[in-house]
Amino acid sequence: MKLLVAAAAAALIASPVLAQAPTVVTVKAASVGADAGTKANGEIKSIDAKAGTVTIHHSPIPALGWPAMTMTFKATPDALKVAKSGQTVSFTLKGPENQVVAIEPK
Ligand SMILES: [Cu+2]
Repeated sequence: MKLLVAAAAAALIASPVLAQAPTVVTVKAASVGADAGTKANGEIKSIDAKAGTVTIHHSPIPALGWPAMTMTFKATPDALKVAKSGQTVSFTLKGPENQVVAIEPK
């Protein structure tokens, strides 16, 4: 009897997983694309660790329709850690607020 219950439970568990598998794959692929972010280049002008922001003079960013300009971005703690004033960098923007999520010195 226990064996039968176990087999039934296994079947119940297995079938929804199989049915959902293609959906999960599709969602993952879509979110990876959306999460890739926008790459840009610029020079770091200043860092405000308290406010969690970095001011960058960036080159034009065609993906966002932006000309070259100096602006202040919110930045993740990891990105702020890498940032140094006066540094020429490539950086990655992500999300609706164009947060700086990565900074790479050049
Ligand atoms: Cu800008």
